[in-house]
Amino acid sequence: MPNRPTSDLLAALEARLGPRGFTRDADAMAPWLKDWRGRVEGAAAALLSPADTDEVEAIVRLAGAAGVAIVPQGGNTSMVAGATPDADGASLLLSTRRMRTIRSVSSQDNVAVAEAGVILSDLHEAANGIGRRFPLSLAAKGSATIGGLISTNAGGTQVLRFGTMRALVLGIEAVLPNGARFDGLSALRKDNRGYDLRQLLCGAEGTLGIVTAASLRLVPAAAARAVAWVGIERADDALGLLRRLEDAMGEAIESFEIIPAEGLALVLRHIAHTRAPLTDPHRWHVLIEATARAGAPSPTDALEQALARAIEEGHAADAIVAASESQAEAFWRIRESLSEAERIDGFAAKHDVSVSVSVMPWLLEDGAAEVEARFPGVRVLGFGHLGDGNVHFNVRAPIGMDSKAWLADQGDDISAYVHDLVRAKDGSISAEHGIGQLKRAEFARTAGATRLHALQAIKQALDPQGLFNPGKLLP
Ligand code: FAD
Ligand code: 2HG
Ligand code: ZN
Repeated sequence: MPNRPTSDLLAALEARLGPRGFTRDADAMAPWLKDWRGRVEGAAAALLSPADTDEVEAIVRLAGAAGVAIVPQGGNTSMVAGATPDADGASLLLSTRRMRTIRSVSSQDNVAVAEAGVILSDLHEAANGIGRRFPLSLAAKGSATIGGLISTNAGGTQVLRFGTMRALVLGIEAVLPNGARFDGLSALRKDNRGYDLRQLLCGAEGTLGIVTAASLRLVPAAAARAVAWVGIERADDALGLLRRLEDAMGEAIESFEIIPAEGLALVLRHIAHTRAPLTDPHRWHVLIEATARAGAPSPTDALEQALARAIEEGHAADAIVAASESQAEAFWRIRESLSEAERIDGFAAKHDVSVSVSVMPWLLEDGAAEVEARFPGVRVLGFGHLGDGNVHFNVRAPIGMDSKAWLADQGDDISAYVHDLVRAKDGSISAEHGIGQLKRAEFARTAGATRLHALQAIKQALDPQGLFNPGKLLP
């Protein structure tokens, strides 16, 4: 068990970090002690905001010597309450908010070196500024940080083409639980010096090290993009459509996101200035983005032709390709507002699951029907990254019920049922959001002895006192 910080430790931290880097003020700490979905509220002995890696090292050394726990936090957009400390208030909350320097961007190497607290949209802008782009995006891009994205191995809407964060991290600088700095920033394409610590830290959820900076892969900027909104009647058609489009356009297809009619309705109901892209109602909608490099043929023509063929062949009912950048943005705004609209609507039992892409239609239609039959009245909202086999299979409360009380009462049973459905298809109970604290019990139940033993052995070797993000990920 970690210790509570003594007044001596707090005084030493305050002296080292100064007033900008240390606070115990309840109002200043409050927004960072609750998770984004509002499900968990924690407490902390102090909020530490180091300015640089030296200060992170100093914090880890002082806390380590005192046996006090540290919870790393970036943008606090975790979907699994991964950055929310326990309610006992014994931990130090370490925010990377002041570590926002982009140390370099190179069009020669196609690499950006960014500190952990750099916000994703700031990195996008910096890459664009040199004619490159960082090809990972998600709705929380205005808050999520590089350190958080690495530590959750985030996915998002371009995984189909560019992979998850793991595929984009070329090097890492981190402070390990013993207070030592791991200086692995050099962005070597080849490096076989044994176990890959960089990859170990990707998806470690702050339990093995505090990421302080990373070297990140950039790709050439897209010269043009085409964004389409497609109406379909069966989830199966979406898979047929994806494969048709890939046959026709190959890697130009970057995003392929599925949205059910109820998801669109939720956004239109709760998010201002949104309207349905197509006139007729459809059971499912797909948002597609295709891009082209400079000198390549227009992705708009290719996408329009491919969609026209898909409609002829019966894989789609209707489609519209955005006629302007602002229309493309409006389509994306609908997709990116789904979580917010769902949050406004009430609590849901959220599941971020993955199965083989070919199993997705089954999960979205038959799997959802099974859950709705087993728990009468509930409403499954399945949306997300169809091309990656990753669906956000969120189960909403029966109409008219207090969703918070319903979730407290039924949430665990529903989650176990959903996860077992997915496991029966060899799927995963966490595709891109991680385990955090909300999925810890389900992870312990389903992970299997071999996986758990290996993870616990790694944790024990690097963090024998259990001081880095206790209460998350591991049982
Ligand atoms: P936090 O929430 O602050 O922390 C997340 C985890 O990382 C915690 O365990 C924390 O302890 C750890 N951590 C943070 N910084 C560090 C560090 N420097 N060193 C070590 N550990 C650290 N996720 C997806 O994958 N795909 C999506 O499409 C997606 N869409 C989202 C949409 C919305 C509206 C929201 C609110 C969230 C979405 N997420 C998505 C989830 C979330 O944005 C990601 O998990 C993101 O990576 C979290 O980044 P963050 O900076 O907010 O991290
Ligand atoms: C997305 O794809 C995010 O929009 C959030 O991963 C999913 O809110 C969710 O369940
Ligand atoms: Zn997602």
